[in-house]
Order: sequence, then C-alpha cells, then structure tokens
Amino acid sequence: SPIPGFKALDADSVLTYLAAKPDLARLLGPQGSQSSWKAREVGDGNLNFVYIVEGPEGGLVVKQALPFLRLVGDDWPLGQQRIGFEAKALETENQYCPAHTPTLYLYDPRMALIVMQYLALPHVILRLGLTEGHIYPRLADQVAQFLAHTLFHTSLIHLNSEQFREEQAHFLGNIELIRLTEQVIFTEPYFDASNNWHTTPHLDDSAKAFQTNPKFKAAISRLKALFMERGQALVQGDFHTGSLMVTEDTMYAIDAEFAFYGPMAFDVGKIIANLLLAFFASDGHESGGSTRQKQRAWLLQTIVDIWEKFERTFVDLWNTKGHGDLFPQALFGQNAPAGKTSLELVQQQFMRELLSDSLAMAGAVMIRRIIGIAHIQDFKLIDSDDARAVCEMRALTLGEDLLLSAKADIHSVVAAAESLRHA
Ligand code: ADP
Ligand code: SR1
Ligand code: MG
Ligand code: MG
Ligand code: MG
Repeated sequence: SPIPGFKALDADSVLTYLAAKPDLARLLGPQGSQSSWKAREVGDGNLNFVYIVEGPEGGLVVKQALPFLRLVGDDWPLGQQRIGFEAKALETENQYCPAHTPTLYLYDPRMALIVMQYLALPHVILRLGLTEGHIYPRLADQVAQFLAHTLFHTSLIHLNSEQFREEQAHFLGNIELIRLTEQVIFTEPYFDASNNWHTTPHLDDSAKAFQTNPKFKAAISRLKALFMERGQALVQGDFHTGSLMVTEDTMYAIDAEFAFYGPMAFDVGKIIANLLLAFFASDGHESGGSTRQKQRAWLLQTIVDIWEKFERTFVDLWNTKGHGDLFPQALFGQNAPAGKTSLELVQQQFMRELLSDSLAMAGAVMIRRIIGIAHIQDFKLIDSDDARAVCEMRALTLGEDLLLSAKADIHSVVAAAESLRHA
C-alpha cells in the first residue's frame, strides 16, 4: 500500500510541487517565471515515472516510485522505499565518482521521489544511441573509472570492517529489488515461468533447453549464490546500457535503485553483456546497404578496454589507498625479496577471479534479455522476426558458453563474438 500522504504526480502537479521548494525553483528560473515552466513525463524504464521540468534558467529531473512495477502495472505491487536506496546510492557514487553521477538535489520519502540534475540533450540513453549506430570514443575510460572508483572505495580493500559494515547496513533493506533480480535473472529463465517469452518459433528449442537441461540449473545456481551471498562492495545493481546517459564527451550512470552490497562481478558483467547484446543486434539494424562494421569493431574494442582500464585503475587505487581490513599491511606491507610481491600475487588472483565471474554473469544477463521477462530495445527494434531471431540466437549461443565455461580472457570472448557472426 502507498506511503501515507503520498500523491502520484503528473505533468501539472510536478510544477506546483517544485514551485513550493524555493531552492529548487531557483534552478528553474526567477520568482514569477513559473507560468513558463514546462514538464513532461519521459519514463521509458520498467519501474518508475520520470519528469523533465524546464524553466528559463535550467532543468530538473523528478523521479517518482509508484507502489507497483510500471512494466506490468497494478498487478505487480512494489515497495516505494526503492527510491530511498537510489538516493543513498547516488550520494555514495557522487562521493567517489562525481564526474559520472548526476547531482542529487532532494530526496522526499513521503512523496517517494528524488530530484536530480537534468542531463539535457545531446545526452541520450546509451542503448538508444547504440541502436542508432553511434559510437562513443570515451566510453571505455568513463565506464572503467566509474566501476573502479565506486567498487574499490566501498570494498573492504579500502574500508575498515567497521566502516564497511555500517555502509553495508544502509542497503540491507533493499530486499524487494534484490529479490526481483534473483527472480528475473537467476531463476525464471531456467524454468517454464509464465513471465518468460521469446521470438517464436525460432527460439523455441533453445528456450526449452535452458529450462530443462540440468547443466544450466547447476551453472545459474552457482551464480545466484554469488549474487545472494557475496556482499563485496556497493554495486550499482542495474549497470546496463539503458542506465547510462552519454554524449561524445560525457557519461553519467543513472537509475541506481537496485544498489546493494553484492559481487563486483554483477556490475562488470552487466555492462559487458549489454555491449555484447548491442554487438549482436547491430546486424539487424543495417538497412539499405548501410553497414555497422565500424560500430561493431568499436563495441568489441570497448569491451576489452573497459576490462583492461578497470583492472589498471582498480589496482592503482589498491596500491595507493588499499588500507582496508581485507588485505592488511601486516600481511602485505613488505616486499618479497625477489619476483612478484605477495600483494601482486593476491591482486592477480583477485582480478582473474573477478574477470571469470564477470564473464559468467555476462552470460546470464544475455540469456535473461532473450528468453526472460524484460527484453531490450536493441532487439525489439528489429521488426522482422527472422532477422531478430538470427541476432538473438548468436547472442544466446555466446551467453550459454559464458555461463557454462569459466573464462578469464577478455580477448577470447570478443573473438568468439566475432566468429559467431560468421558461423
Ligand atoms: P527506471 O527506474 O524506470 O528504469 P530511469 O531512472 O532509468 O527509470 O529513467 C527513465 C528515463 O528517464 C531514462 O531512460 C532517461 O530517458 C530519463 N532520465 C532519467 N534520469 C534522467 C536525468 N537525470 N536526466 C535526463 N533524463 C533522465
Ligand atoms: C521485471 S524485470 C525489470 C528489469 O528492469 C530493470 O531495469 C532491471 O534490469 C529489472 O531486471
Ligand atoms: Mg532505467
Ligand atoms: Mg556529479
Ligand atoms: Mg530503474
């Protein structure tokens, strides 16, 4: 049931709401300018309602959580506290990576909303830009910075255990969204759940195999345990191409409502998966002799660069600020007499395991977007079932391979993606 005193906004009442908050109203325009303010609802996500409000001096974004899942409606109730976790996560991300996080201006628990920085045009949702064939030369750097800084600074490599437990405790209550992920990524695609759907009849046999063959149930259960049991760092929790807003120069991570202390591999894997999905979808967006070859090459290089830049940045942070309780000075402070230091060895092992888990997570994320409940524009925008199914089958084949076989080599993954296009 809704929060007492809660009112769902619309494009009119959001103006009255902001007009009553002088600090925010000032960002839109001077006193008396209210009659020229304009608001529109632009939510294109699965969960919430988002208003862009513009005045003569600037814009604001108001995101409101209604007591249900937008994709389904009243039939799927969902707690409004999720917006409070988004607010808290945005604060933390702004602390560690302000360049890539929108500023949070207000969290109003009674109205279940946040007000944040408006990312004006030419900012677009990355997923949309990719379906239109664009490339973003700085993306790998920006994604790597965001991931390395947010994950490192919220982990026990940086924090002592008291600080870490305190931070972790803030997010323990985000149960409903964590459970939603458990359900739609780690459970439903692997049985005959009524929410699942796929391009039919083309993918019927493949979907059935995922839902019946025990090897998939075993593999997904290992990853589900990792997701449910490993509170390693504050993960953004929904780090896909629909949660990034970009221009040629800038990148912001929005939509942090799924944030919780979970495995780093979930964030790293989700973005790799979504770039691979964009890669496989690109063939379906070629028309009238136009080619997306340049974009495809850039997508694969970006995946490699994200991992390599992430690894480098994270290890640099570890070497300079790794004074948390997990790898203490007492064990790792001194250099070994020759060869690799014990710290280098532990870093190598950490990164190898993180890459291998991230790639398995990427497999699961690719599979859920093709045979689970929530599909993506990358494929939905391909009108022809035949053409879409070809793209989806290739992605599903790589997803299966990533889920089933432990890999710790990013180059072999992008090579496998490329060869599936020629199979
Ligand atoms: P949901 O949780 O429902 O997925 P999102 O936070 O992803 O909602 O927002 C939905 C859409 O609203 C985004 O895809 C984007 O188009 C727009 N949007 C969200 N935040 C901003 C922002 N800060 N600036 C500009 N547009 C935004
Ligand atoms: C009902 S599942 C909705 C999905 O949309 C969100 O963006 C998350 O990815 C979630 O899994
Ligand atoms: Mg979203
Ligand atoms: Mg910022
Ligand atoms: Mg969301």
